[in-house]
Amino acid sequence: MKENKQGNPLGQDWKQTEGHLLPVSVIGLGMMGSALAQAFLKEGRRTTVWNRTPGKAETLAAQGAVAARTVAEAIAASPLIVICVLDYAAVQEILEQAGDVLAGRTVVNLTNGSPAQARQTAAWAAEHGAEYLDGGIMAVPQMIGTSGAFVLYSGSSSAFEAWQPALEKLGSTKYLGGDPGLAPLYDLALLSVMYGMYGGLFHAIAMVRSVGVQAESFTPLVVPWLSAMSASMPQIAQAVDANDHRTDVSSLYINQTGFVNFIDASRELGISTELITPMQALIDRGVAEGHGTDGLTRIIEMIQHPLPD
Ligand code: FVH
Repeated sequence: MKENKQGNPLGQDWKQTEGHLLPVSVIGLGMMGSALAQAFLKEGRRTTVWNRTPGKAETLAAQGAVAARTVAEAIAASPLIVICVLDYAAVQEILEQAGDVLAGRTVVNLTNGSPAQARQTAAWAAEHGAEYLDGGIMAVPQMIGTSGAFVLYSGSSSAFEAWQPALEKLGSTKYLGGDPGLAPLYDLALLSVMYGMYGGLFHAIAMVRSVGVQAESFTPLVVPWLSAMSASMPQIAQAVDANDHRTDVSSLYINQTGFVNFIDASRELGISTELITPMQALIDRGVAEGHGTDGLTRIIEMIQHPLPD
């Protein structure tokens, strides 16, 4: 099965499909799945939908989708099956309802999960004759189909090549390689950056709010500060790849002192230090292990070699 850049059907079985675009089925119509289905509908692609709770499929049907009554019916309707549900247990439950109808189709699983879960699902799909791509959506539902969205993919390279024009409608595509575990690995790593950023922001806002400063008047200082700090990331990455943790910016010793002030001030302001004490513990351990003159990147080595429990 292959779809060219214009989306013309080239596969034998689908030559009689109405219009020029091969049909797609979207399984799971939560906030994200509904946005994915809407992006395909906007493209003018025949879109069959299924959701465990049928009401959500009816909403999409009112927008032009075909509501399937069963999972097997949804899978039978299209050569491309996009799944986006709560977790991999739900994915497995859904795929097991498909029966033999899965063979010859491509499953693109955009559910958030772990690399091991992605590899297991890929192996299961292969046993059932389906091509498999795992994906990580780096966007919120409102961004789907806009230039700000990108989606990571890994798994079958031929499936990615065949379906890339369709998948581009969801957000720009980034193919990471044949190991299906790569997309969830990068997805979770990028989420780690996001949670770190929000953790820092939330602690900061709690600090200023505790003296009556509105979050809205504080965040204009945060955005340029984060931009300035993120500009150093390529240089940091280069040094880390060279295992070079020396610094001409600020040592662990200096950060240790800064953290004492940070924690003391937070306590004086009456706010919890739960978000920041894990970082302090790592800085303290780095100094205790003799790395006080290194920069903060020494922490990467430390978490890659955790202390035994
Ligand atoms: N929303 C977001 O911003 C993020 C962006 C990045 C990717 N994530 C992941 O996308 C998956 C779905 O997230 P969602 O936001 O669509 O979540 P909900 O709106 O809560 O919808 C969940 C859907 O999953 C269905 N579901 C749950 N359990 C089962 C099951 N056992 N069998 C079949 N379907 C199941 C649920 O169905 P229902 O409750 O309506 O019947 C919804 O369709 C997720 O992995 C995010 O991490 C979103």
